[in-house]
Order: sequence, then C-alpha cells, then structure tokens
Amino acid sequence: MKLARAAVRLVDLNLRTPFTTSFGTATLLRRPFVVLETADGRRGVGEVPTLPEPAYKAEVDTPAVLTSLHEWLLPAVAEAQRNGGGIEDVEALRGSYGWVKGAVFAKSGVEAAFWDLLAQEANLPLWKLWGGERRSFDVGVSIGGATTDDVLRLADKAIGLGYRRLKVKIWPGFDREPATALRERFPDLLLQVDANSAYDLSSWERLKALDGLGLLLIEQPLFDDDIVLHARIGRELATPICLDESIHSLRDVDAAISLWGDGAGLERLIVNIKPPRVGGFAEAVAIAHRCSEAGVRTWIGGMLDSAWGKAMNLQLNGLPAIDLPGDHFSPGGAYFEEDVTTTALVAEGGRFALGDAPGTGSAIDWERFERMGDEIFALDLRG
Ligand code: OSB
Ligand code: MG
Repeated sequence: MKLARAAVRLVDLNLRTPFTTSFGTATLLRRPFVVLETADGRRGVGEVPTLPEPAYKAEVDTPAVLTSLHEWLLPAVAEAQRNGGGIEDVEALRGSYGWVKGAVFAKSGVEAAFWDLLAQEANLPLWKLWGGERRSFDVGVSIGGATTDDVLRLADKAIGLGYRRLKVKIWPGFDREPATALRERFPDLLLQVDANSAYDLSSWERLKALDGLGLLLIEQPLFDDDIVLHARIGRELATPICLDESIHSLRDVDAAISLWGDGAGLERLIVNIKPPRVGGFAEAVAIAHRCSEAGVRTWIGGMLDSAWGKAMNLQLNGLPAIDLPGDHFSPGGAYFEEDVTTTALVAEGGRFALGDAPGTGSAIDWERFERMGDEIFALDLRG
C-alpha cells in the first residue's frame, strides 16, 4: 500500500442519552478519527473511541491519543512509508510503531484506517479478511443509568426493540438494587454487570449478593490494571469474572488463562475484547482464537463508538470464536444525535446480519463527517 497522506479529524458526537458509569457521566464525546489516503486517492478511516478524561484507564483520553498520534505514531508510519516506498501489510504497519510502548487506543485508530483501505482494495468485507464465518448473531445493549428507575426505563426500551442481552453499570451501593430489579422484571434475560473497577479488596464482598441472580458475568470489579487479584476473588464468586480494562494484549490474556486455569476454572473467566484496548483488530483476532482454544468465552465490548466504529466491531463479531453477544447498540436505537455514516446500523429483533459489501459494510457520509469536526493535523507521506 502506497500511502500519500495521514490526517486526524476531531469529531463532536452528542449522546442522545447521557451514559453513567462508576467513573462519571458522558454527554459530549470529542473523538479523533485517523484518515489515511493512498497515492491513488482512496481514503481509509479509523475511529479512536476516546473519552474526555483518563478515568476508564490510562491513555484513552482525547489529549493523550492526539499526542501519541501527532508526536510518535504518524511520524513513524511516515518514516516507514518513505523508507520502504509503501507499507506492505498490517504487520509492517504495526512494526513501524511497534517500539512505542502503550498507546493502544491511538495505535488502533491507525490500524483501523489501514484495514479499511485493505478491505476496499481487496473488495471484500472486513469479516472475510478476519476469517469470519457467522453471517448473523445476537447483539446486546449496555445501559449506563444513574438510578434504578433510569436503568429500568432504558431496559424496557431495549427489550421493546427485541434485544435479549443487557449489560448494566454498577458501583458500590448501586449494585444489588438495579441488578435485582432487572432480574425480577426479565427472568430469562442474558444479564451482565460492569463495575469499571469501582470495588476494592473489601467492598468486592458485596458482589457475593449477586451470585444468586443468574448473571452471565461480573465485569472488571477490581483495579483497572489488575489480573492477579481478580483471579483470587474469582475463586470465591460463583458468577464468572470478565476482564475488560486490564487486558491490553494476547500476553495479558495468556496471563489470565494461566491464573484461572490454576484455580477458579476457565469456564469462570470471560474476556471482553475491545479492539482499541488491545491496539487494534489484528491483536483482537488473535485473542479471540486463543480464548476459544482455551475454553474462555469472549464478546466484543464497545466504547460508545460512532456507527463507523460499531460497524467495524460488528464485522469482527462474524468470527465463530466469539461466542457471546457484544455491546453494539444503544438502548434507544442510536447513540448520537448525529452520526458519521450514511445509514444507521439496524439489528432486527436483537440480531445483526453481516452483508457482502466491502470494508465495514457501512459508509462515511463525508459531507456530515467534515461538518461535525475539524481536521486538526495532517502529514504528507509522499517522497
Ligand atoms: O467498560 O465497557 C465499558 C463505555 C465507556 C467506557 C467503558 C465502557 C463503556 C460501555 C459502552 O459499556 C458500551 C457500548 O459502547 O455500547
Ligand atoms: Mg467494561
């Protein structure tokens, strides 16, 4: 691939419903999108689903991602493009910035834009490039309500739209009540809770009260950078633990597999695969296979992504190795007042069907995309 230009646009996305987690409430998201242009005029786009602050985990905030892209990643890609006269494949792309430690979110945006170009060039949908086989699958909804009433109202909306899997945000003091209310209202629902690391080594014991609710999983109750202590409390909970924040790579997954295999049991470990949190889709595919071989269930998590980011995650969900429904849709139908694609994503009856259209199966509405934000920097990659 001969790249001619790399740019970053900052796009404003306004949530139709505020989203509350243990670390705060989101309403406006100002998101970097990486745009790579080839010498023959094609454009590939990769969203970096940042949050305003590093409260979910380090280096996921917009300022940190912009610094990584501007100072390190895009200059490294430019150098590789100049030295090699092109960038052959994803491996070469990742190699160009492989020396940069961390920056998983920023890296994933560059890689996503490159995958978009590769798929357009091959005239294939991304799910085929990634080894997908499943043409349709159940999808889920994540609810970030500030009160139990909010949660029930959003859950009613989602169930009314046909979704059969819900995830709800919890924190110490807001856990038994919303989870029990949901379970009483929807006895057969695939139900999971996400704590976003709000518990510590004493408060986690509250979670034992959730063990009788038949939850699919409890997501990231402890510290955002911890695997070991999660494995330890996993031995004392009947409900499986799901890791989100603390998984950045296949190596982290191997560490978790070795800890759970040695105690709680691999059927009680579940991995939330977020491509941006593991540095991109190549690593996400490798993680899906490793987990499937080990008997660890996986699903694709979201970051309140635009329809473009969600469309890419849905393509990844075509892998048969990914067995649980992911965070793909909002409780009310669409996350944002205005979005960046030409058409909205639709899941009839809580199922999503992948098509044969090349790339993400979706298309950027360039007029709207350009109106919703500004290009904030660009690099000439020629010569
Ligand atoms: O932990 O999964 C999370 C949103 C922002 C930050 C962290 C998380 C989330 C979500 C969003 O749960 C789910 C979605 O995009 O549908
Ligand atoms: Mg989570």
